[in-house]
Amino acid sequence: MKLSIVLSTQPASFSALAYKGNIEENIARIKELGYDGVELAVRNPNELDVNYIQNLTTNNDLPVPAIGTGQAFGEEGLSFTNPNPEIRKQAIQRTKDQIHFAKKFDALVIIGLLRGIAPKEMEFKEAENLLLEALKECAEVDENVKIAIEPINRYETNLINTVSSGMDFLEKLGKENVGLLLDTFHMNIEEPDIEESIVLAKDKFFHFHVADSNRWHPGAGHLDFGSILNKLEQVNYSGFVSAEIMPLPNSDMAAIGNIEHLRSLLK
Ligand code: LER
Ligand code: MN
Repeated sequence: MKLSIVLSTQPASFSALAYKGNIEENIARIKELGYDGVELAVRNPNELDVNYIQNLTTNNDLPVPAIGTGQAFGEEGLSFTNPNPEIRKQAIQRTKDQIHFAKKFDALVIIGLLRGIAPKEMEFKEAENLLLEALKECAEVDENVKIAIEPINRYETNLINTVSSGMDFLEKLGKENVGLLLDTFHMNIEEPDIEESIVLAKDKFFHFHVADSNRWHPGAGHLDFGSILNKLEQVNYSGFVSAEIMPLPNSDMAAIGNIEHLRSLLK
């Protein structure tokens, strides 16, 4: 099973990012620790030197499975469901920029909090329609670039909290290049049974985030990663298992704790 870890390419307040800061040093470190890939968290790709980052990932022989986009919400408040149409337009444009950026790495684009939080005055149906329209437009930019919607726990958003609501949404959207991203941190809060939800989504998830119950590295909380990895193998998941974890007690110890725990279970 291929293991990756999330690295932030730009300053971010989001805490579950093991590596922030110097990209060159962090990419070299991730390679040195034995990872097979690196997931990039990007606020705005137009502010990055793509060739520079591409050289770093290629020279370190680290494929990029996915581009995280949530910082555009976290830092700038962009979202597909903001009541202000101008902000919604900017969120769609940002996603299109992320799609062009992701294509250069053959990576998928994650839609986490960029979907937004439906405001109290907005009916669920109205928010869902905004989301459907936005994602349809983004999915049509390039059918060869995959988009993965992440069910996120209720404390962060009120839109698509569970795997089954994610599956219903995909059904309504009807776009082959749009699937799900499953994240064990959110699943631990929302799913009745993590392994059963992996089976439910087996033909529809493109990417997989791991963090333990406390969002520390796997092995530092109470989730059963032996059983989770076993289920991923059973459903023939061939993508990356990507650590979206807090840099605790520090970045390297988190990254080492993750890889050691998961590799010991894969033997
Ligand atoms: C992003 O992948 C994620 O899991 C969310 O918690 C972001 O807020
Ligand atoms: Mn996640």
